[in-house]
Amino acid sequence: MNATTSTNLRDVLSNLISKEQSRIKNFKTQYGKTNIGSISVDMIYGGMRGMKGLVYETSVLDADEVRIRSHGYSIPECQQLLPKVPGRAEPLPEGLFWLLVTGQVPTEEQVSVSLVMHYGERVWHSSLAIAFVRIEKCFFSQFVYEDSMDLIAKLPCVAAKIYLNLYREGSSISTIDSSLDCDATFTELMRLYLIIHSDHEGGNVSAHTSHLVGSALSDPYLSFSAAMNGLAGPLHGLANQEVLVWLTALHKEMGGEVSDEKEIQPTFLAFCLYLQVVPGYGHAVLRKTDPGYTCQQEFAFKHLPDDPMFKLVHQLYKIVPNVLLKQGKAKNPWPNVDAHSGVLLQYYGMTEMNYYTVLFGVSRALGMLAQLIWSRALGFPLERPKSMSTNGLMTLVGANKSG
Ligand code: CMX
Repeated sequence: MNATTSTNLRDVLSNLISKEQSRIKNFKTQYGKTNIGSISVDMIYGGMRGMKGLVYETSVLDADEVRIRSHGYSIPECQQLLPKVPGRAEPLPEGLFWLLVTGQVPTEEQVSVSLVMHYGERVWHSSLAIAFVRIEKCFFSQFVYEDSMDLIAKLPCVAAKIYLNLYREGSSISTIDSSLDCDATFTELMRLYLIIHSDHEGGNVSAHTSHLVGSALSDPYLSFSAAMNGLAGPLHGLANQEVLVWLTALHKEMGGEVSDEKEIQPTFLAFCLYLQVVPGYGHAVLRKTDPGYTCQQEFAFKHLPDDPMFKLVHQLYKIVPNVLLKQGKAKNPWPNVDAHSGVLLQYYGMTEMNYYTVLFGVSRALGMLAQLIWSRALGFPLERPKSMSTNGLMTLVGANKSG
């Protein structure tokens, strides 16, 4: 996609959308009947792993190259290229959203003029939850754009209200006191956090849910709410909370001491008997350490190298993969993004673990809504895969039904 200097995201998008519509039309005309790969019975029973069945433009995971690429840019490249607050290291999440939705690295002006103005107009100091924020105008792509921008702008307030309801007895903030702002390094962490959790291609539970629900022409508020229910599962977003629970228990079990890996190993192995899965390890697509883990590790080395919980996370990185490899079940024994985030949040005082999935959701909105804008703009159809019964499958492959 060609870069443009306009700072109006809506104009940039309208231009891109019409070009992309005709590019895809030509592609379908030429290659519409071309077969791609094959599907096995194991893939059908195995949660559709590896089946290519979705078009999702915002990012792609490369399992072997260990890259999450947002329109071709890896996390380190995004950290380097996207606009930043002067003097700060981590890029602005607003810039990542521009990249996700346009495929172009924005200028500083595009981020500050277009997005900040857009959000500023829309930030809404209200306590209504996401599902109530929706309005009845779901059919047209410009409304999906408007509603998505509206939702992204309001989500920080919705998330803040959830926090106040859960942990501050439902109080509200009438005046903003900037002297109570979080530590500047925590703000940096939040920028990093919002970027690395935003998008992980389309097949993961939350992204796929928003894609599926959106394909019924449900509006962005409904699609996002549905996705959040999936993100709250322990095999998905809730894993960051689960990680912290067992890390804390492990730390306690070791008498609060962080020893070297040889000393941790027996206690960890004893814990494994109780853990069905080691949270924060493994991945359905990646086959090496998640780059989202690596950049959090780099952040920790820079800002909290002596934190006992970080040391524990780091020691476990040397132990867990070998244990999982020996066990021989997990296809990927390496840590994912959730293995690290809880310890960083806790270090800066965000100890309320039940809240972590809410933060994850604020970030994931950037990727899911960027895709939803495109799915509607390109007129993607209702998602409706064909299901089969076991008997039907057996007949199809010529198996003996009596076993
Ligand atoms: N600890 C122990 N066993 C694990 C494991 C882990 N961390 N990861 C996978 N396995 C096991 C699976 O349970 C499965 O066992 P069975 O054959 O007995 O059912 C086997 O290894 C094969 O699984 P897989 O193909 O490697 O992994 P899946 O694609 O089925 O699942 C995931 C991927 C992430 C759900 C899984 O690795 C897991 O449960 N990890 C722990 C939870 C977690 O960290 N989730 C967060 C992922 C990132 C995110 O979405 O936020």
